Amino acid sequence: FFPFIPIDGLLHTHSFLASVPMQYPALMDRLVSTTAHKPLSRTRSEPLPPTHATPTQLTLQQHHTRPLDRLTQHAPLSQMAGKPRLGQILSEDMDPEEESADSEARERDTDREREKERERDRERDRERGLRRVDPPSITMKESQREQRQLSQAITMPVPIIFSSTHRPLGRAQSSPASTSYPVPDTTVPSPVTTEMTSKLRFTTGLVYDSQMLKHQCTCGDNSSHPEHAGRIQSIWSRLQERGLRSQCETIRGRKATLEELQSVHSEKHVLLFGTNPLNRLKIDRCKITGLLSQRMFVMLPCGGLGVDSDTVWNEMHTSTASRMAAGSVTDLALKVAQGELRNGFAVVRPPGHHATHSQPMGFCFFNSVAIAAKQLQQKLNVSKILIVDWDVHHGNGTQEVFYDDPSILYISLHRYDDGTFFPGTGGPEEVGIGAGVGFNVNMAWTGGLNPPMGDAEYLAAFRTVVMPIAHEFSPDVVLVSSGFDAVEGHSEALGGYRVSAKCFGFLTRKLMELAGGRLILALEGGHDLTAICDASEVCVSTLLGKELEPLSQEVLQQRPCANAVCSLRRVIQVQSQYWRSVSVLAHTVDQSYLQAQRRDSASDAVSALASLSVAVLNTNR
Ligand code: X5A
Ligand code: ZN
Repeated sequence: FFPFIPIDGLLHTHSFLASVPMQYPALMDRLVSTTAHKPLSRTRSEPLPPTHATPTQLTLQQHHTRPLDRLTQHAPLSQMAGKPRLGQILSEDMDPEEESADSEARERDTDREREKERERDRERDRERGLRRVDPPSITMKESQREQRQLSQAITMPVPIIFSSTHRPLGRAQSSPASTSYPVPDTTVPSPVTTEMTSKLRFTTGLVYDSQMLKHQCTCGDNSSHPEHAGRIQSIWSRLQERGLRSQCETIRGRKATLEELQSVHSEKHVLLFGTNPLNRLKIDRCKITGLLSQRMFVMLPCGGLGVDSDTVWNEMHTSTASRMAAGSVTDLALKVAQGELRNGFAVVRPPGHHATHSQPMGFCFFNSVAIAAKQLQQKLNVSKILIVDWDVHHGNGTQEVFYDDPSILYISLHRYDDGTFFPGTGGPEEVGIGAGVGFNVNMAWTGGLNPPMGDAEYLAAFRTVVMPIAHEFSPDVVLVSSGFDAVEGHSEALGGYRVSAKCFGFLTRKLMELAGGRLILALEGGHDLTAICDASEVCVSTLLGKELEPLSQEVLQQRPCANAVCSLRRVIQVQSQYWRSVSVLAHTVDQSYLQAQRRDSASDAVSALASLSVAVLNTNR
């Protein structure tokens, strides 16, 4: 069951330190040894990932190893010597590397253009009666910010209505009344929306940028790094091949600003992992030098560098790629929430859901989905956001960020195995804290691979836990941490489950019932290229509203396995304290999808009554 591969006897600390390339001696005293990666076999049917090694000039300062001191991580950086502050860096934050990048239309990336665009945005918002909430000041002490966030969280359940008053609020047919968020009315074009969407068709939005390909281990060999550039390259090609890209609206990716990153991460984390040697020149020497000395890297068996054995670090390109991932998810989500796009799919890497407030891990540096959620709240006053995480791993970072926050409901389905599966968190008893109690739902699978979880189990979880709670919460926007490592084709160590790609289309279809269809999927994990391409294709097709190839009769008639039923019962037992709808279906967990459907239609009156009491419950809240 264990995700960790035992240390290969050949890779004793001294043996691979001895193989450190000559240009790295300055780093030697700051490197820590780590275990070997298991080389992964690649699928042949998909394009080869690029393996061009990027010879990188490492310019890290030489300092003694100082592990990050957890206790000081919350210390406000503003206390450290040095100006300019982050807020000032933003406007100077232009990467020379961007200009050489192959992405077209870089001309609008000049500072002046950006400022003009921001001003246009503000103007647009004023016209539409939107209040643009300024991001938390960088100079604000973190304790102050934390306090502000806490008071925000406490007042959050009160719906904030920000809609323009000149047209009536529409209601999506299939979603329950979403009290606090306007549904875009596409039949009545207002002058403002016409101007705003003149370039965008109201369809599924896609985002991708080749700068995310450059985050590669300096060893140049992808065989020991499953989270490689070929993942998103393959998906992007697949969407093109199947004619899906032309039916979608592709939006430009962009780097998250340092301020945006700080809506989730500490200033220190943002400076350490969100800057590279080039844009760092714009940051005050005193400030950055002190910080950089605290970075700790591991020397990987492959010869490259990482923050841990999974999470490789490329001094030139990792910060740009991970900021591009976070910014792209954020922009896509903002456009969906504003009604410029129907829904969206973000083809991004590196993933984000393991990244915590102040720690990168599990391939992740910045928590893109968490940042997008914060930005929806701060820039658009979106009140209630549902984050569904169907990556096979628990999104420990996302859980941590929103643990005390009742405005963001986090529901994760993951392999747990009583805490023995990576990252080890995500037990069913972890329900949130303070005002956030009940707003963290861990559909934690336990029981190993006897048998591996598959379609029947995921359907049962959606039917009895995810969808009932989601409807009861009634979100304004739904974000999905859409890892595809639960899809069949993944080795036991990196998942071992057997959910079909088709099933993820079905789950996507279910989520489209919520929030007036405002649904954004962002790629997280998954490394089997066939599996992640198939699943991405099915999900994008579904988002486009295409008819799904139905799930097989066999799957629909299959009861969830015994281990799944145990896991479901545990989650239901815990969550029924907070969600009425969960208790209603508790007795049906061991049923097949068809079985439950028959009972369901037979008891329409009962369910009508149940949803009525749910509505009453919501009102009372
Ligand atoms: C995003 C993701 C997995 C980390 C596995 C660590 N991370 N062994 O899927
Ligand atoms: Zn994963």
